[in-house]
Amino acid sequence: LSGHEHTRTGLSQAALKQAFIDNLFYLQGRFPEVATPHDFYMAAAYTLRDRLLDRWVKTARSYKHSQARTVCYLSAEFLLGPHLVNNLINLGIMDTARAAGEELGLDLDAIVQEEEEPGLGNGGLGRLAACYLDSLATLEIPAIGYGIRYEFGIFDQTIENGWQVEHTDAWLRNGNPWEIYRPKLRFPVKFGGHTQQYDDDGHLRIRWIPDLVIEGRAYDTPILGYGVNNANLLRLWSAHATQSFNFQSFNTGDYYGAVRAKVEAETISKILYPNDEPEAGKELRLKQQYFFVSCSLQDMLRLQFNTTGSVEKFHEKYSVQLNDTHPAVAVAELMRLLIDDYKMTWDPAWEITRHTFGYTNHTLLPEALETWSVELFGRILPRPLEIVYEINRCFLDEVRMRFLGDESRVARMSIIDETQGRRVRMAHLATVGSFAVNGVAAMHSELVKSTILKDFHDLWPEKFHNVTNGVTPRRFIVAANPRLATLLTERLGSDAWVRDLSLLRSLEAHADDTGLHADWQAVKTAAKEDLSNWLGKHAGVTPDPASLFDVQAKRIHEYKRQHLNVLHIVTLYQRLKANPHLDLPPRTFIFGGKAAPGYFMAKLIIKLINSVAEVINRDPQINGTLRVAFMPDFSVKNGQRLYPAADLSEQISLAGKEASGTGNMKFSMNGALTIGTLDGANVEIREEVGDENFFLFGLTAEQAQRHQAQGYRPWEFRHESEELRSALDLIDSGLFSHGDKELFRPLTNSLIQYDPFMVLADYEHYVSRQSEVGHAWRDREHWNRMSILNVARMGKFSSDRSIRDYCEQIWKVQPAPADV
Ligand code: 26R
Repeated sequence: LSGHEHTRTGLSQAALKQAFIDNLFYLQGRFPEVATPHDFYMAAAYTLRDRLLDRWVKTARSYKHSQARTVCYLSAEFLLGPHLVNNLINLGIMDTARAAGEELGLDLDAIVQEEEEPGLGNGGLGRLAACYLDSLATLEIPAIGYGIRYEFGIFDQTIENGWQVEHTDAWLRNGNPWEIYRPKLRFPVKFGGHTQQYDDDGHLRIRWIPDLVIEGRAYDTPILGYGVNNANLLRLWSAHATQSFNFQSFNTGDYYGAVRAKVEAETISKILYPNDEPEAGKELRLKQQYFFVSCSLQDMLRLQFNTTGSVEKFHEKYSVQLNDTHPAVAVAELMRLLIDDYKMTWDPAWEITRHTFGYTNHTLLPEALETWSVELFGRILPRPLEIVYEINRCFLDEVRMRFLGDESRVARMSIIDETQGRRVRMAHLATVGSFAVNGVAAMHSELVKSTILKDFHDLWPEKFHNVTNGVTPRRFIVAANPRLATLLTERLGSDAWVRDLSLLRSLEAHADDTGLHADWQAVKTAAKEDLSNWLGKHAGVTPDPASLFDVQAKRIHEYKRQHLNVLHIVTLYQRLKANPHLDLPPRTFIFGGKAAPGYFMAKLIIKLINSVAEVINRDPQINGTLRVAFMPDFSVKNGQRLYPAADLSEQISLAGKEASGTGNMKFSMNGALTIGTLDGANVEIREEVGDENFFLFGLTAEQAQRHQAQGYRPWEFRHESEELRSALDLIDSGLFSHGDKELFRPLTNSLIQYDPFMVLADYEHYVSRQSEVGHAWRDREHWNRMSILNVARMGKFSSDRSIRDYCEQIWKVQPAPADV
C-alpha cells in the first residue's frame, strides 16, 4: 500500500484488498477460510460504504457553503435494487475490485449476487424514485430522498401449482450494511385526540392534544453519483414508541399497556402496502403517510431554522416534490408546523407553502386516485383536517371570484368531495398547494390537463408541465448488461455515453456494419443463455437461446393486458395444432410480475399463464416451437436478468391507461424491439426510434374513449373473429385446467361481457402485428439493424434528462459539485 493511500478511502487494488480483509475480520469476525458467501458480501459492502462516507461528509460540507437550493423528494416508495453493484460502477472501481477479489480467490459476481435487495416499492413509481436519486447525485444536485424504512418490503413471490404465493420479505434479517442510524435525529408525530384554542400573549392559537405520539427515527443511506464526488442522502423514517410514553405507563404500573403502545407505534413502519388494494388497511396507510411527511418536514424546518435563524425563506432553500398523492398531506402539515409550532400567521405561511411543493401525478385510473373519508381523516389527524378546511375555504373563494355563479364548478373542484360521503381528495389538495403539477409522459400530461385536473388547468394553465420519465443507464445498461456496455464503449471509443446517453446516437452510422451485427448478436445470445440457465433452475423451463425471446415483465394488472398476450399464445398454439407444418419461427414467451395479494383477477391471470405454459411446453406436437415461462419473483435484481435477454418487449396496455411505463425504456435500451400501443411513453419511444423500428397496434386513446362512450360490446368481437372465439373456447374447455371448465370462467366471462380494457377490440390487430414480428425476425440482419437503432436513439430516456427537465422547469436548482 503506497504511503498516503488510506485503507478506508483508497481506490487502488491493494487498498481495496486490505480493506476487505480488515472488514471481514473486524466487522464479521472471520478469517477468509471459514467465511460464508454472506460474510464476503458484508465485508465488500463495508469496504464500499467507507468510500462513500468520505464523499458523503465532504458533499454535505460543500452544500452547506454553496447556498444552493435543496431538492427534497418525498416518496412512500423507493425501489432501490441491490446497492453493491451500483456503488462499484459509480465509484468506477468494478475492474479493480474484481482483480482484488481474484487475488483472494474470490469471484466478485458471486459476491454481488449475495445481496438481498431492499424492495421498498411496488413497481414503476418506486423504481422511478430510485432512478431519480441516482441521477440527482450524478448531476451534482443537492437532494434528499425522504421515505419510510419499511421492515417488510414488497412480498417475495413463488409459484406453487401455477398460483402466486406470497412470502414476507424479511430484508433486514441479516443486517443492512448500507444504512447509518442517526440516534440524535428523532421527531414526534401526533395522532388522534382533539384540538383546543388558547391565548398566547394576546394571539389566538390552536393546540393539538393527541392521544398518541410516535417517534420517527432516521436511517440514512448514502447515494453516490456516477463519476462524481457527490453523495446525496436517502433518509428513511422508522416508527417507535416515545420514551415518555413508555415511562408514563411504567410509572402507573401498566407494563402491558406500555408494551402494547410500543407494538402499536412500531406497526406504522412495519410493512409496505401493495397497491391495487383500495380498502385494505386504509387507516394504517394514512398513518404511514402522515408519519413520514411530518418527520421529513420537521427535519427540513429544523435545518433551515438552525442555519438561518428563521423559517421565513424556507421555500427559497427547499423545493419539495410530492411523488404522487401519497405524501400530499404535506401541504396541510407544512401549514400546521409553520402556524402552530413556528407561530406564523396564515397568509405568510400559505405563501411559503404554495411556493414549496411540486406535485407529480402518476396515474389516471379512477380507482387509484386517493381519497380519504373525512371521518377517518379527522379522527386520525384532527388538526390537519381543520387546516385542509381552511385551505379549501380560501381556495373556493378564489374559484367563485374567477367563475362567478358557477357553483357546480366549485363542487367539482372542492378538496372535499360531497358526492359519495364526504371525502378528502388528495390530488386536489396537492394541486392547490403546489406551484407546479406534472404528468410523467407527454400524452399523460395532456390527459391530466383535459380530464382529472381539467378545472384546475382552466384556472391555472401555467401551473401544468410535462416531465417524461427516464431510467438510469448505470443500473439498466452498465450493471444489467456489462457485455453490451463493453461493446458500446469499444464502438464509441469512450464510456462518456454512461453520463450522456445522447452520445449513443453515433451508433446510427454503424447500423449496417456487419462486424457490429456479429458482435451485437453475440452479446444478445450470451444474455439469452444466461437467462435460459437461470430459468432452468428457477422456473423449470430452459428455453432455446436461438428462439425469439418475447417478454412481458411488469405488475400484473388488467389494464396492462397480460391476458391479451396469452390470447395470442393460445391462437398460435391452435394454428400449430391445426397445421403442424406451419412455418412459425420458434418463440419463447416470458412473463414476470407480481399481483397485489387481494386482486383476484390478476392472480387468476398468473394461474392462466402457468396453466397454458404447462400444456404447451409438454405438447410433443409443438416440439419446442412455442415455449412459455413465468419468471418467479420479478424484482429489480431479476429484472436485470431479463432486460438484456429480450428480443421483443410487450408494452400492450390499453391506450390512455399507462401513465408512462419505464420498463418499455429498459427493454429498448438493451436492444429489444417493442410491440406496443400508443400509450404513455411508448408514443415518445416510437417517435425517437422511428415508426419503422416499432411494432404499433391498437386503438388510440381517443378511439377507445369514443367506443366506451358509445357503448362497447365486446361479445361482437368474439362473434366476428373465428380465432378469438376458439381461443376463448379453448380456455373454457378445461384443456389448460385438467378438465376444470369453471376455473378461468371469471376471466373469460369478464372479457366477453364487460372487457373494461378492450382486450377483444385490440385482439385482431395485435395478432396480425405479431405475425409481422415473426416475419421480421427471419431477416436477422434487418432485425439487428432495428435493434441497434433502438439503442442508438434512446438518449432521451435517461433519467439524467428527466432530472435536468425537473431542475430547469420546476425546481430552479443548480448543480453544486462536491469538492473533495
Ligand atoms: C392508491 C393506491 C390504490 C395506489 C394505486 C396505484 C397506489 C399506488 C399506485 C401506483 C401508481 C401511482 C404507479 O405506480 N404509477 C406508475 O408510475 C410509473 C412512474 O411514473 C409510471 O411509469 C407507470 O405508468 C404508472 O402506472
